[in-house]
Amino acid sequence: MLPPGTTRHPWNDRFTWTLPDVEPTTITPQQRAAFDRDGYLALPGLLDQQTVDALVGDLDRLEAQVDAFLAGQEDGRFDIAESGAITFTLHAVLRSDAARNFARHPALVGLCHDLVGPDVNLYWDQAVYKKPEKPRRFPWHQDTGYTFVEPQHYLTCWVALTDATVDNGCPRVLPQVHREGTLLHEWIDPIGWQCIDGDPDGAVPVEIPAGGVIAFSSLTPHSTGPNTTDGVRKAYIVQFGADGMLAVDGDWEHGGEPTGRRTCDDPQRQFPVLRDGVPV
Ligand SMILES: O=C(O)CCC(=O)C(=O)O
Repeated sequence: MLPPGTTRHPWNDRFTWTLPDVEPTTITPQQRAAFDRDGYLALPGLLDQQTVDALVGDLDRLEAQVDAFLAGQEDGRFDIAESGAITFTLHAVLRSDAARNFARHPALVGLCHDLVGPDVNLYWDQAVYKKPEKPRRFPWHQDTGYTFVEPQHYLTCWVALTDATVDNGCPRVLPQVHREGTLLHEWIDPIGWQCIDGDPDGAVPVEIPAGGVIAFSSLTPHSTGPNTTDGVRKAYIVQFGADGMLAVDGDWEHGGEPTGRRTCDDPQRQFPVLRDGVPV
């Protein structure tokens, strides 16, 4: 059911939610059924400390460069990022061995098999650090709301690098809405695309300790609250799409039809992780 006050994205017609027809290898049938129903799964303790430490080491270094860049911008801001509030360190796989190895971590590739299918590419990766100096919410959105893709579902793995709590801005998800496909989003300057205004009934905060992963569909509405603690909340977001997924271009905001479609297979940062069900 559509949440009150929302409508579908104009290119979201004839959508049917489906998961791949595979026997799960990494999650249980019950967990897969929960993902199918709710659009998300919390997986505490999925990663060992060594994996987390390697990622944090590299991502901290890359994030410091991003933060220094932001600090040199007018108002410390660039697009939706702001020094002291929230930083986005894009495509760490291009500059970090730990990130590149992580994209092929057996646990993640197993999730890809169970929740995307037998042929999967890395689609996007970014570290998101929420800083305590300027507490700020991240609005309710679907990841497919940022770039419309076909098929509309891909998998987002929100990896907790520090404990994520309500107080420091853990994700909140809205279950079951993924089944409607992509919703219409509105640009909220300067914080990002938004599909739901205010806090919807049924929203679930998902606290997760460092080393845990929240796996959700790119169609699952989610938001994060302000970080009101003294520490930085660190997450690494890794997204995986079915091989052949296309990014759709066009001015949907003004009633336009799709004008073009782009493949999502840049060999440097959108590489294969699974082919015919076998890790690459
Ligand atoms: O980690 C966060 O605070 C929000 C990030 C997010 O939802 C996203 O990048 O899509």
